[in-house]
Amino acid sequence: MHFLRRHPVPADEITPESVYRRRRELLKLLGLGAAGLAAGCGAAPAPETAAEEAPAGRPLPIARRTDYARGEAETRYRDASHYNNYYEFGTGKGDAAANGARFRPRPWSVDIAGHAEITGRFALEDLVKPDALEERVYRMRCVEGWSMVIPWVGVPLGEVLRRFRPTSRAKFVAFTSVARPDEMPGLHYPILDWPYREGLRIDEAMHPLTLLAVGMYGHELPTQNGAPLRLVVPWKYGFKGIKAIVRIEFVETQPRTTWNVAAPEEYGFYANVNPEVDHPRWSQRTERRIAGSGLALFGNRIATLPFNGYAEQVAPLYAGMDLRRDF
Ligand SMILES: Nc1nc2c(c(=O)[nH]1)N[C@H]1C(S)=C(S)[C@@H](COP(=O)(O)O)O[C@H]1N2
Ligand SMILES: [Mo]
Repeated sequence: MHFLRRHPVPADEITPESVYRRRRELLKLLGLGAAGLAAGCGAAPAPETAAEEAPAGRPLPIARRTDYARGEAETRYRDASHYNNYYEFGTGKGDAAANGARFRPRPWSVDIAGHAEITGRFALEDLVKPDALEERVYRMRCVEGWSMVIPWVGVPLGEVLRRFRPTSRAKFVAFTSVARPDEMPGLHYPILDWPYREGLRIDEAMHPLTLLAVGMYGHELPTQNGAPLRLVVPWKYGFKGIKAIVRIEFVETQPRTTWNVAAPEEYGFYANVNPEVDHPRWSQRTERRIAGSGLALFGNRIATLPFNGYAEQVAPLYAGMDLRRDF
């Protein structure tokens, strides 16, 4: 069973090195260098609008917009909403989009528990006020080696958490996804130890880049992207971005998290994007950027950046830590 618990990697992700090398040979023949390669030469994105296919959810009011991805081309809505990881609906990239129709994201409430002065069950509308919503364009890097650029809509998680007045014993924050077997067919398979769980150190949770998202592309989240409430931690691998959150608990010790429990040698608790620390089965030096209309065969392979390009903002959180050991 152990192989089932591993992050399945599609064939085109397992062999990027050979494809990459073949492509390098090709570029050499054409007289193009590594610069062209890094820029995704041969797969120049066509001018595009982010919303090729209109998002189905209601449009959201947005107080301000900030691009945290240096103007990099956004992933098309169609790709961001059809190339997903959401094992509660199946392990295939299209399963969540195909199998989500039964899922009811409303009404929704979240249990706030643990070391805080205020705890209890809160309706989504009281947790995330619509007048505070902002749009943030972030890069998203999956541990499997692909990446996107997505305009999320949400509020900084820290601003939400502070309202519950966590005590000094709150050293970590533990998150739990909903598990409804009648609405989520993947739950019938013991692929992971359900419900899906994630966690952050309290300073990571309070960092201004950490977003509690309720939308993307200006609209409510579709089911496959984690409706109605998911986490977005742009400097960490995508699996930290837990979907359909129903419980947030302030805890004293490092919580058990789903992928870390499934394969601790492959998926660390911290999961900071780090090109220097390879996954045991593949390199993390480069990523396939799913954005624009690149050649599907190659994607746009680009260099992976430390902390996914957010080092300036978040590297100080890890001062003095050995990020090879605490990966
Ligand atoms: N509950 C839950 N959350 C999850 C997952 C999951 O399977 N279940 N997959 C994670 C992984 S591996 C990634 S890469 C991102 C994908 O988010 P996206 O589909 O919105 O791009 O969601 C993360 N959150
Ligand atoms: Mo992922």
